[in-house]
Amino acid sequence: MSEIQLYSAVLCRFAHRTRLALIEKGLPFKLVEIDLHNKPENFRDISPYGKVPVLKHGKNRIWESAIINEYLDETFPERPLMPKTPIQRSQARIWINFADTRLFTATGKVLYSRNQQSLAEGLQKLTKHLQFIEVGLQTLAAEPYWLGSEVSLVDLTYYPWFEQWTVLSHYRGFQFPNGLDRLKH
Ligand SMILES: N[C@@H](CCC(=O)N[C@@H](CS)C(=O)NCC(=O)O)C(=O)O
Repeated sequence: MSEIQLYSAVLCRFAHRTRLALIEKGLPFKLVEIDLHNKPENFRDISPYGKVPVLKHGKNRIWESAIINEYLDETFPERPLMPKTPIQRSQARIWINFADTRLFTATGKVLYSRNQQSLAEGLQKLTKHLQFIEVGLQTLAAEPYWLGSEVSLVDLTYYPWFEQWTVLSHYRGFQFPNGLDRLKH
């Protein structure tokens, strides 16, 4: 197997998502820690967007955490992290896309807002998105993981967000909305 290298940053939840996929699949990898406040001069040669994570696998170079994770899952099919049928896979991708386009965008707004109004808007959006997830999870009635009995790339997408939860509550006053029992569970 060609060597796998992951360019990562210790506080980056997108990089965590890829590290979790590598670990869950039992793939050995070399971690290259990038200081995002002091990026190496040649970093754009490695990462076209100037961001982490970037995965190097032999001659291949892949970026964007959701895409890296699917690459890993397809390239190393043992311990699959996507469901079997096309419809289940499309549902998984819908949830992953929801995180990337909505939940994480609202989270960014909350974390980086510079005034009270923008913070309040971000907090409101975050609450709305979590309520939306709760309804979706209740419809799926899946246990114990997002899509059922097997861990999937959906779980690995959301897990780092929940790890970051205390930062949002401590520094930004976010309170987990009441009544989201399935999500809490
Ligand atoms: N959509 C990207 C987001 C990656 C991202 O935003 N990474 C941040 C750290 S968490 C980064 O590298 N920021 C450095 C910069 O923008 O200069 C992904 O899923 O991989």
